[in-house]
Amino acid sequence: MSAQRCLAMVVVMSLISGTGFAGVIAVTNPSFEDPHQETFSEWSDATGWSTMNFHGLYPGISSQGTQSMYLAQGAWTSQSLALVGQPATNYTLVVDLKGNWDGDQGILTLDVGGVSRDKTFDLPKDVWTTCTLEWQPLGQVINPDSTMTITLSGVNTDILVDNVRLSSSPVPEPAALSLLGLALLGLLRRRA
Ligand SMILES: [Ca+2]
Repeated sequence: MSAQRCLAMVVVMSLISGTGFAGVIAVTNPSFEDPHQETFSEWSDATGWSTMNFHGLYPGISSQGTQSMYLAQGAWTSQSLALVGQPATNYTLVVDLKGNWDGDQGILTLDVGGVSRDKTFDLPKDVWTTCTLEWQPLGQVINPDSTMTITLSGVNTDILVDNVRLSSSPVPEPAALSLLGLALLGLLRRRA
């Protein structure tokens, strides 16, 4: 086997190993349906979520299923998950948010191994808005034994949150792409 073909194989294998997964990351109780409530119950908690300050499960108002989580001013809800994939991973967090008043804003935060990113969204009154946060913690030092944490909150306002979705997709590393280019050049030159 030529040196060029050897190099090409190594590069292709490293690309495959570095981008070995993609897809949906399971979130516990993503639609705040558990436990089921007949009426709004102050301070009621959703299975799998840790929620601080005034909140409650809200039956009858939802973007998915039959209930959502109400977060009053200063409240937030969060869930930690096992870390999935690194370092070359793009994470996408999608959540439906609804404001109760003009000027309401919601915040999505995704922490991956201690490296976090957040994004603030303007929420039109009384309609559900699908909000998306993309996060590529490339070049960051991430402890593989650590966790990912989703946090949902509002800014000086009351909001409802529902239908949390988290997914990942591989990001080819620039160095690997350069190597792949060199390897392909080598192959072409050999065949010429
Ligand atoms: Ca729901």
